[in-house]
Amino acid sequence: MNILVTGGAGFIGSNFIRYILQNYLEDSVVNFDKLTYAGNLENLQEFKDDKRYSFIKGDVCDYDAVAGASQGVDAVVHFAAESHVDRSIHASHEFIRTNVFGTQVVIDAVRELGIKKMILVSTDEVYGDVEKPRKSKDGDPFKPSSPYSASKAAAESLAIAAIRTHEAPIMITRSTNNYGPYQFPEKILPLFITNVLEDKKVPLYDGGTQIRDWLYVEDNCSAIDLVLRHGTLGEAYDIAAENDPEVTNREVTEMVLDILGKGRDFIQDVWGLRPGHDQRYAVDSSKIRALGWKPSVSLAEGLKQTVTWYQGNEGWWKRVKSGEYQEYYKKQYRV
Ligand code: NAD
Ligand code: TDX
Repeated sequence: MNILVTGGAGFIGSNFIRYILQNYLEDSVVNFDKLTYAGNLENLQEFKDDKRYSFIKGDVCDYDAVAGASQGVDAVVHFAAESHVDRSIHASHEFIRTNVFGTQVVIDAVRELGIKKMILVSTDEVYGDVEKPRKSKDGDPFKPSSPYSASKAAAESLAIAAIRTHEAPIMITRSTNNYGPYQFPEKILPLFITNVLEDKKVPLYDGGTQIRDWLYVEDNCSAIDLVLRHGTLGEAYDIAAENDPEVTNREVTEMVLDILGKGRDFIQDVWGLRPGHDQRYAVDSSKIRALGWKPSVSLAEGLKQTVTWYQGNEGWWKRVKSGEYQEYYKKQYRV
């Protein structure tokens, strides 16, 4: 299969490309990415001379560029997005441009070029938070809380409209929070791991009682790949580790501190930095499990592997944490 991956220089996209190139020797991948602050070609350096891999710098809002990159592909996996909730609270318009308009452009290219399959990579955040013990599931109404999740819900609406109106060959995946190698250190786990490695405190928001269902990135990649090859066109699949027991942000922070051999004094409680903060996400993943998927890595094991990766790749995250990142950090954390 020849696959166009949008946003392949980001966290999940680069892990997905690695997953495909390592597991399917006959497949090839075109990585189409604008290289925003979150895109980093270093993430895929080991494939730069691989004939099965090519990179095109471009914006998903540019129809001609997307259509040009899509020539001859069998499928499009659309990851490209502005992905950080905190940034969406401070500056929303780029989220609407890329996540909403950009998704329509990709859908239009898929339809007009007659590409056989497209996956829209969405998020469990479209459901909004959900009270214990309920889990959100496919078919539930969307109740997004942030400009980010609202833009992803809008993108899904456009996909659903294209499926109904044009029988567009689209499938949707909605995963819970991913973690693992190459995650940009603005998201909680890489931020906290790298802060501790720099001997800095970790800013835990709003008491740390919030619940996220942590999914190791490679397990999300295997799920997206399964949907790509065996999913039903027009369907949406919720992807979740369904960690049991559920883990609060404070608990996952303590797990990281324990792995790094550091005390609770590294935690700095901060309040009010995420207005509209969702309390709990939980989704029912039985539909993707019925296709034969299950996560392969436990949270304890995945966190150990992730900490080891950041310890072994100091050059990567130190480069990422320089420049614009410093400005972002000062503004977000008011330091
Ligand atoms: P990321 O921010 O690490 O990467 C996003 C990539 O998209 C970057 O390489 C960036 O350069 C590229 N990009 C941004 N705007 C673009 C544009 N206009 N044109 C082309 N490329 C552009 O994000 P991520 O965490 O890897 O998330 C990937 C996808 O998965 C997103 O759609 C996100 O909504 C979804 N998702 C993420 C998570 C998570 O936990 N990270 C969970 C569920 C869903
Ligand atoms: O410094 C922090 N301190 C903190 O306590 C940060 C950055 C976050 N948090 C909390 C807020 C959330 O409750 O940690 C939790 C996770 O926050 P993020 O890592 O920013 O992720 P989240 O907002 O849950 O969204 C992520 O998962 C779903 C991705 O950014 C989205 O792209 C994805 O859709």
